[in-house]
Amino acid sequence: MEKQENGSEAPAPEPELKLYGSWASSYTHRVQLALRLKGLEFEYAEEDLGNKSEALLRHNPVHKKVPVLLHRGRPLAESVIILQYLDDAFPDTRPLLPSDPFLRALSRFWCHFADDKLGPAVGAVFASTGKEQEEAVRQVHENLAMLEAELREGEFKGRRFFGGDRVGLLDVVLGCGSYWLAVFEEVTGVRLVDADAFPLFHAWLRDFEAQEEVKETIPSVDRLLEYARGLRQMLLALAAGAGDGGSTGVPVSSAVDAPVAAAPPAPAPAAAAVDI
Ligand SMILES: N[C@@H](CCC(=O)N[C@@H](CS)C(=O)NCC(=O)O)C(=O)O
Repeated sequence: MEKQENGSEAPAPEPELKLYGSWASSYTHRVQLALRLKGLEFEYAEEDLGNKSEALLRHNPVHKKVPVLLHRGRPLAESVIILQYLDDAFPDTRPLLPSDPFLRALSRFWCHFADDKLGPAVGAVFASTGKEQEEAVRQVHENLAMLEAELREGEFKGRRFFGGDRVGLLDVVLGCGSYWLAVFEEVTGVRLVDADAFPLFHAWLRDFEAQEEVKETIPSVDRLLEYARGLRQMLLALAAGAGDGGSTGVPVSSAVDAPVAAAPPAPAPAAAAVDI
């Protein structure tokens, strides 16, 4: 702390931008990546989601979730809203949304798709086994086919990224989440992104992951794998203990806020049996 003229300690100045997040949260990664792409400095506060800070609960009393971005002390929640705000509040930085109104609207449409359809389907694959998992895989493939068609013949056709030559808002939203696909494949043994079936999506994802700001943002695969393994074991053990008659199907409704694991790494119960 700095000494003031009267000898008392001055409080440290609040940073212009402060982000509350969680290391394994792809919603948090969206905001971190957007800030980096825009070249905006920010302070980061890691939240323990199993023991949320008083500050997080005060700043996001509605959802009590990360990410929360404070801009000059004013809190904003919900990742996609934060991303759009960054474009509005910092117009002189690299824009995330395209300038064309139609493509802007379409980008927002596909952001909803990522959160309402693709994400939950991926989460269901992760949190289930047996017939329920097969159905979830079918839904993931159906959703990926829609993205593939959009890249092949839709408004984004021929672009390197949805944002054009550079990563834009929809790339951030779809990309922070899609890196979980490979992690979940490894943990569940289920193939989700076949390069032959989804060549354009596959190529887009590789290109996205190769961007410097993305590499800086996404945790190492080893760390994600360890986390995902523990979480899956825990989810399957919980479902097995929920008295579902010993079936291999696990209710998928609320287990994983996918493609983001919503809880911090939990120790896997010793008795959990994962055999897929
Ligand atoms: N729709 C929100 C989702 C945020 C979210 O689900 N955050 C998770 C971490 S990935 C969380 O804070 N979970 C804590 C909880 O559910 O209690 C967004 O886009 O920001």
